[in-house]
Amino acid sequence: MRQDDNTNGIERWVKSYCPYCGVGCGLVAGLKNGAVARIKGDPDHPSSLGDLCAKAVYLPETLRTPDRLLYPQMRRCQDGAFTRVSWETALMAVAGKFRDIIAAHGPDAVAFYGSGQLTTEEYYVANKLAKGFLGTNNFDTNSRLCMASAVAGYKTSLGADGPPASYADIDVADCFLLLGTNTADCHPVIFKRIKRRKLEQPDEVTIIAVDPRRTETADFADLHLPIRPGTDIALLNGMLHVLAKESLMDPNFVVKHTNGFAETMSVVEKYPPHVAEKICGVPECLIVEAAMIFGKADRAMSLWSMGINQSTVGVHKNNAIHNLHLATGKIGKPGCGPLSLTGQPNAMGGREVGGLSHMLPGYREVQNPIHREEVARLWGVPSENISSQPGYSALDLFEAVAERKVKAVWILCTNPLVSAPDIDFIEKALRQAELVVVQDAYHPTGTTQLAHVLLPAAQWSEKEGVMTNSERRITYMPRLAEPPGEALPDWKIMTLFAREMGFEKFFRYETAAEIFAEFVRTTEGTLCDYSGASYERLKNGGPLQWPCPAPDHPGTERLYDDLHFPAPEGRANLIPVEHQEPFERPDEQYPLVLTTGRVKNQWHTMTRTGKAESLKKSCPDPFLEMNPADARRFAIRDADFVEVISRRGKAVVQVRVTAEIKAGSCFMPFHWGRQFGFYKAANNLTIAARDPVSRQPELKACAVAVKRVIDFPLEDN
Ligand SMILES: Nc1nc2c(c(=O)[nH]1)N[C@H]1C(S)=C(S)[C@@H](COP(=O)(O)OP(=O)(O)OC[C@H]3O[C@@H](n4cnc5c(=O)[nH]c(N)nc54)[C@H](O)[C@@H]3O)O[C@H]1N2
Ligand SMILES: Nc1nc2c(c(=O)[nH]1)N[C@H]1C(S)=C(S)[C@@H](COP(=O)(O)OP(=O)(O)OC[C@H]3O[C@@H](n4cnc5c(=O)[nH]c(N)nc54)[C@H](O)[C@@H]3O)O[C@H]1N2
Ligand code: SF4
Ligand SMILES: [Mo]
Repeated sequence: MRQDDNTNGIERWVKSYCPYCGVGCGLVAGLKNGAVARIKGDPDHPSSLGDLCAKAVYLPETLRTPDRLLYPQMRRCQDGAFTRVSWETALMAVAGKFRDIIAAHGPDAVAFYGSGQLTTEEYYVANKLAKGFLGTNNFDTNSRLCMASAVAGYKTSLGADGPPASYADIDVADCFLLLGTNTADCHPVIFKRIKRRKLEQPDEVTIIAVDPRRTETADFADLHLPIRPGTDIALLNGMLHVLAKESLMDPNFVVKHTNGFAETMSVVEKYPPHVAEKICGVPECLIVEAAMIFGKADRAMSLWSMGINQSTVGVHKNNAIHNLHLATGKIGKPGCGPLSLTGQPNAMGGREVGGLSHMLPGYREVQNPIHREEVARLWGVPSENISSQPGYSALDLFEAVAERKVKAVWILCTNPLVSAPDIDFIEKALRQAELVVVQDAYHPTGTTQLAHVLLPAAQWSEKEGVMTNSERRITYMPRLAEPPGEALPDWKIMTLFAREMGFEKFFRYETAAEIFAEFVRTTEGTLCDYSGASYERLKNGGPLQWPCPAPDHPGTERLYDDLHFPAPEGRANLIPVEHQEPFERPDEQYPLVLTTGRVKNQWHTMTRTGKAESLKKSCPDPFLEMNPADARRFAIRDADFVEVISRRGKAVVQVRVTAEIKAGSCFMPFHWGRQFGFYKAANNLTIAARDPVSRQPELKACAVAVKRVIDFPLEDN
């Protein structure tokens, strides 16, 4: 990494936090002429210990680009021209429309769609406004596409959300089970830490990677289990079957600290490794080997990400992972435990403030009358203000917009016209809305193109706030530079709007610090207790891991050290789960399974990383990975341009024929939206089928056909 000590022209170095992935690295920003000019890793940050990756290094190039959104703008219809307006005019117009819609159709006719990239304060204000004052729980976020299955998995298996393990556990674990995570590309600094651990004791430490592709992560692993997309439950049940047969479970732990063991084992009984092999395509011997390594390890961790969560059985996949840890007692001790890798820098903070449509601050739930009562008291409103009905979750929300049940939607800090499955549908839905407000740092983006009202947001480095990373660590981010034009921090915009709606008395905030202090009070006595955290402490004492219930409390490295789970009788649940095929199965017409994901040097919809030349160069265009056997079957050669066709749309990309992807599957990254070329978008193809509990979409499996664009005979060279 470009991380020399050359401080040429840098006037000041200030500690901050990375605005990209959920690893949550500490950064040191070098300031020059009032702007961020250089980025280095922060050696004092306990989560990253001075490391960082290329995306962070190139942050300065992404901040002051010609396409920054500088002023509020409005237009009457979605195809018209925007007019620059003042903040006052924009917020008055939106408030007027919100009031009219709520008066005519009730509060559930308005909705907010936010993001795991908002700061904790921003989420908190928007969520408070919607749920406590407008009277609708229609505040959901892109975390629904990302971590919703992990949230529901923790809740059902362990009794509450919240990843129990820490990165410090990585330094002492001797088995890593990596499932559906391309850690090397997507959580690079955690990957470096795992790698360090392996290289330190190569004979004692084993890494198992479960992925349909031989990614850089799988390549480094000792054991790669090339799984058929969507079949992790069969594999995990198969592994538990082996653990039972080989007496590698912990009966004492099971008896004392869990429920559901017998029911779970009666289902697992049906998944001996040879049966699991038939379903998941991983050879029986590898399933046995993986189980033996996990079972014999003193300290085993599971780390997972979207290959697990983005599935119609995403919650059950999470339960199956927890089952392994609970049956073997590998949880609540050093080097042990499940640790879901959160995608976005503050997806965790979003969960803590209750930023999903069924949640309230402090891991509370809207359906629980005691929780509604507690939160209403803190907000100073009658508890009837908070609806007991969960609001629409992300994709259900777009469906409600399409059906005109939701008439106004406010999209902040996310770009669904690129990132949501089946973007054709999303576009059609948004065209049915009476009002689309888009609050972004850039314009045009896929989504700003459908806005009636554009609100310019200050972005990272231009505002202060707090974020929580994958290991429950809260870090303070200072404001380092002036926002450009009239851009304002998201918390400020939401505060001004709340006042415009008549709730001045409850939204008096002048600083992010005041909002944080109020949020802290809502967490008192909850699992994610922040009571010991304050701006002052975070600024002076550095990052903290929750729960941190008192100012002199050091923070908590690992949850459930006492083996008491936040569930009835303190017992965790083993949950019987069955394999189920992905919603859309391959057939004659659409014979391949498309899985989608990321590349190392791009971030999501590329509004930021797409601006850094060095990042762009490494992968300038989308591509389709395809196995040689499938390539032969469909008469496709390496580097051919192909049409990828699903029941929902089409993409055109160049093929990489490679044995590194499992036959029957193909892979395409989703970063490119239609703006980059209509047919470059993977989400032209994907499906909005959802997990019935978490409502997370199956972005990792849909059926496609692949055809060469120019159909000439193979022999012609
Ligand atoms: N460079 C980069 N890093 C990022 C991001 C980014 O955009 N760019 N985004 C961040 C965010 S928000 C997130 S959520 C994370 C995502 O991080 P990851 O989940 O690691 O990334 P993906 O590429 O979406 O998917 C991971 C892997 O799942 C595999 N997979 C697909 N289907 C299955 C399956 O059924 N089972 C199993 N076991 N594996 C399967 C894919 O082949 C892929 O290699 O990355 C974060 N970090
Ligand atoms: N096919 C497929 N689709 C996927 C996935 C997949 O694996 N496959 N993964 C899904 C996952 S896990 C995720 S998390 C989503 C991510 O999808 P998105 O959230 O849509 O992606 P981003 O590009 O991060 O969008 C963030 C937006 O906020 C803007 N922005 C940046 N900073 C700020 C700020 O401070 N304030 C405001 N208001 N705006 C700001 C950016 O310019 C950008 O437009 O994609 C999902 N979509
Ligand atoms: S690993 Fe993630 S948090 Fe760390 S520097 Fe890279 S993108 Fe930022
Ligand atoms: Mo994500």
